[in-house]
Amino acid sequence: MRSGFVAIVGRPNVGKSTLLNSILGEKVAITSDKAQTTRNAIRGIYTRTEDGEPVCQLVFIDTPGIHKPKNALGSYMTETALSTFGEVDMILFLVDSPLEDGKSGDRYIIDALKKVDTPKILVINKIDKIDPATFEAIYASYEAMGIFEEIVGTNALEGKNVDYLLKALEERAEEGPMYFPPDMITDNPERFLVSEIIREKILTYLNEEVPHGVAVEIEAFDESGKVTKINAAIYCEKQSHKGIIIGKKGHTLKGIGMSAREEIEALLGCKVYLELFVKVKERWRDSTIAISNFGYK
Ligand SMILES: Nc1nc2c(ncn2[C@@H]2O[C@H](COP(=O)(O)OP(=O)(O)OP(=O)(O)O)[C@@H](O)[C@H]2O)c(=O)[nH]1
Ligand SMILES: [Mg+2]
Repeated sequence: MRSGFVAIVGRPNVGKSTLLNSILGEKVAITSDKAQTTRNAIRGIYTRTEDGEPVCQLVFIDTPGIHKPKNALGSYMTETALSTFGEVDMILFLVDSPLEDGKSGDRYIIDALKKVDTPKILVINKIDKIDPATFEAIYASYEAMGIFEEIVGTNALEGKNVDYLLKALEERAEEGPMYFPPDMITDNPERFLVSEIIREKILTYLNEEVPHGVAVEIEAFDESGKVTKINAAIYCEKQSHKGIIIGKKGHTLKGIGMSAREEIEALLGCKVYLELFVKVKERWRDSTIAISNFGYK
């Protein structure tokens, strides 16, 4: 039996959570086209079996995108990601563009990676959006650094080359125990997944500052009846944001609620009655107490 912990790290929006979902073949982490979607370290467990017997277990840790923090939440997110570097057996560093594209974020992460001796694999993601010459250039510039054991190109959205990446990781994994039961894919509670699905819909429906200032809190989760009743509070930072989230005649909130409910029903495998409330908590992202109350601790 081989096993190990693998951190998935990189700048915001490079496709870390998409890659995790693709590896598992199930959605355990929300994704969006907006930067800073993931806020917590999210574990996803991949167990490969042969003739029904587990032979390899890789515990992936999807992390928030590393960025220059502007508030307490941002600091929490970046620290969460950086703190995995020394705690795992392998690091997958995801990039989606050349280093010299003015994305100093990658250089900052590389400096941090150099400080730990954890084995590193570079994943050039979104190969579907990169022309071959650019891919070669990215490849060459990272290879020259000499800190990556392997460089793999992927299209996480379509699962391209993900098998190859898994093979490379498995080859490097050492003999070790099973950390989780073989049929477990995440250790996150359903409540967390439900709140994340709601936040994902908010990220989908809304733009700019509004979704970034949103936290979702599950206030009631009643599974006693045929229909599961869930009450969730959507916290935003300003009264004006509250108006945007609710929308004209409540249309936006209704849309968020309907698409979230559909996905929650699929997750829980039962009918769901979802009630959403929008509340204002001014500048909560600046307060270490408020962020910790929302579970960012
Ligand atoms: N074309 C293309 N899009 C991708 C690929 N991988 C991810 N995406 C898209 O890139 C966007 C960001 O993906 P995420 O998985 O949320 O990125 P992330 O790195 O987890 O982002 P943060 O959580 O904000 O740090 C989403 O719109 C994805 O659909 C890919 O290989 N090709
Ligand atoms: Mg993410």
